Amino acid sequence: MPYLNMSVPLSRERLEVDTMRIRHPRLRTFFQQKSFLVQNVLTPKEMQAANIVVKTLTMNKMNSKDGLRMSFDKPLGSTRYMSNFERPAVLRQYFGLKAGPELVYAYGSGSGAKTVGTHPDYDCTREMTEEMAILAKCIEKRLHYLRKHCHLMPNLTFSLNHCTVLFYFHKKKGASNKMLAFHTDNVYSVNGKFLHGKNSQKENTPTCVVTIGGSRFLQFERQVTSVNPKTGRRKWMRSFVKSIELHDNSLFVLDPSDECPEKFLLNTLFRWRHGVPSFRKKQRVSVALVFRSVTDVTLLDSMSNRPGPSDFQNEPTMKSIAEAHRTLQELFIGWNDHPCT
Ligand SMILES: O=C(O)CCC(=O)C(=O)O
Repeated sequence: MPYLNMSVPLSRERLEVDTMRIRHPRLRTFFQQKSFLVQNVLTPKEMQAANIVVKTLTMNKMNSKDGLRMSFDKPLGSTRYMSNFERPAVLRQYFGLKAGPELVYAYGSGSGAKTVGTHPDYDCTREMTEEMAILAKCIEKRLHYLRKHCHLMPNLTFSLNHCTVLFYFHKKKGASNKMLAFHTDNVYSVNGKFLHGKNSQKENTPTCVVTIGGSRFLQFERQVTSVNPKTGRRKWMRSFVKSIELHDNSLFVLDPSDECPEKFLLNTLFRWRHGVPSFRKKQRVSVALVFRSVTDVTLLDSMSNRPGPSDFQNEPTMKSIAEAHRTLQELFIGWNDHPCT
């Protein structure tokens, strides 16, 4: 598949000027949660930047400098490594701002790459592209606006230095709908203490998700826990689940305080988890650009470790990886032909 050239060159100055014209946001808040959703959040120029991020990754050759990177993951509970282009799970790519000559900011020591179980030879964080860095600044400006005018997000003393790009799509016919299990982005003790050793996201900072392309349902699970009087142990249990639809050009802001255990009744705590446990649209790709503020750093990916363990890369594996990539490219080309639904 040839790489498509960008039709309109981006100008950083034009984008920044555009960002200053913040329109009145279409804001949606949720009962009992501090997280919120803003529809139609990006200006046309910013949408163009977001589309360039997706197009560049999707349409370039796989494992090239700008294209999608293959990895092999062994998620929790699994016994063997499987390619990220073969697993039904959402496909992820990691990008961080530069943190030093050879270093980039990284997400993964708490709830990112380690729980995904990525093989160390393939654990790859690249430097954020210019478009990602511009979008991160745009979101920060939106958050300041929302704080001033809507009294959301009390803490804004951080910068968004990491971007995970998530591709939700069916990699082959008959693939499972399972994509992203319920989880919390931040790890707290039951007393509500932020556990620094288990988090790479900065304390008290949000997860900011821009959706591009087809919509998907983000689900929230409210969990409750109480102490078992006999054993003295706590167990989290589902109380209920609700979902919201994330449309093209929306910004979902996950307030970390929703994930922090909070007293509900005597001896009872509750918290929210989130996930995209199911993605049913076989003819669509939904992309999440997930911006965070992180404290971890890692060596800038040099690809020098590749191709890595040869037993992963047999003939049938390489064939199905190439087919999944082609499927994604076709879905991406198709999304301009029909409305983003
Ligand atoms: O796709 C989404 O909107 C959710 C992403 C997410 O939960 C995560 O990156 O932790």
